Amino acid sequence: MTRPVPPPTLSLVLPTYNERANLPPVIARLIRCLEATGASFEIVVVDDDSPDRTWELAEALGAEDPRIRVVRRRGERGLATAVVAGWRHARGRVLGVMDADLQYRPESLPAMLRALDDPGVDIAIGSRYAPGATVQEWSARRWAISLCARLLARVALPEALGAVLDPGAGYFLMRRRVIEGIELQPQGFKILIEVLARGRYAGVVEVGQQYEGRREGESKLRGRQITEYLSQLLDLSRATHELRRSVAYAVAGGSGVAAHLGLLAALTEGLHWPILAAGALAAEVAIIITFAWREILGTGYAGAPPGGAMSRLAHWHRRRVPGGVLGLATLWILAEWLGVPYLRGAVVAVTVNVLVNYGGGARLRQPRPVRALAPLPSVAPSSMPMN
Ligand SMILES: Nc1nc2c(ncn2[C@@H]2O[C@H](COP(=O)(O)OP(=O)(O)OP(=O)(O)O)[C@@H](O)[C@H]2O)c(=O)[nH]1
Ligand SMILES: [Mg+2]
Repeated sequence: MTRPVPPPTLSLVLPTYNERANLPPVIARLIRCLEATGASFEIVVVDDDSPDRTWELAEALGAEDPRIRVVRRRGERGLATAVVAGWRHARGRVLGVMDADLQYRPESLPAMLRALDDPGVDIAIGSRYAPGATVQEWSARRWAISLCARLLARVALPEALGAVLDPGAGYFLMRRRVIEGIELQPQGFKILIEVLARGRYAGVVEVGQQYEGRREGESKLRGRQITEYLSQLLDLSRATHELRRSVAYAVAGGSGVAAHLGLLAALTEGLHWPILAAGALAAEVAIIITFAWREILGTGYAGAPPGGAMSRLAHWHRRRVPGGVLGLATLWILAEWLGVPYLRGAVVAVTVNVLVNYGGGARLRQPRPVRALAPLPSVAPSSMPMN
């Protein structure tokens, strides 16, 4: 009689498409370093019926080692959906994914597991941008794609991704409960973004990686994945209501700037007020209009004190004063000392005002905190996270 096999601690999904040359070394290296940790594990290879028959090779490896399981999907393609399909088959208390192309070093897995020893940490990201991380052999174009992708992620999902350095990582571990009972709607290449936007978690850490160039096989990143990425960000931004708030903030901020410039023009041109007085009144009106819009749209702002509207208005003023004073000083220096036309000076002054306010901590939204870890020594045995 065969006894039921207890669920392993870790289930690591390896998504593959034409990775025949990479699969045996990546699995051998994973097994070597996972065995050294003493943790039980399974490796779930999810292959989309690769023309180079990666699935066949995976099945042969699985026949020799029951810890290797294979999901062969026919008539379906897509990295993110493949990863979720793998997690559906996974039995571990910790779920993870790693690109199978050996760009991430399997030897960093014990350090990633150790990051989850901290009960406050639910997700450990193998990060290409955390302190100590290195990225090899990227062309200027690949760097530019990555930078734009990260900036867009911050704009679309400032709360979920605002503090994450590498939301596009193809390598992360999480406790099963992060996605248990949650309906993921994976699309495109970036499953981590989906998990961070929809998942249920407290602490996130990023563990710096030595990200290497591809030695075998070729990249599957194409223009289509970039369009899918944009649509994924938009969908998630809508689903998490971050889009509605972004638009509301744009309305509030935009009307503040318009009122500031319009009133300044009217007071100086029409009523011939001195520039300092006009600038001060315009800044004050802009502060009140922005505040009023936020109250009307119900968006509030990060760090708003409890209590009524008047205490929020007083607090809002205190936060806005440094930006307002610096903006006014800029306007005065430009217009009065340097002879710059006042409206041009006002545009520079308002920009200074907005930058100081934003950079000075008067954040629109508070991103969920993320800790960054430099790479840890990677082979010492780990005591495993148990939930
Ligand atoms: N199952 C499955 N796996 C895929 C698919 N597309 C890519 N993969 C795998 O996902 C991993 C990452 O794919 P890559 O093409 O290296 O993409 P990338 O790492 O984001 O891009 P590069 O930086 O250009 O390498 C690799 O293991 C691929 O084999 C797919 O459609 N289905
Ligand atoms: Mg790759």
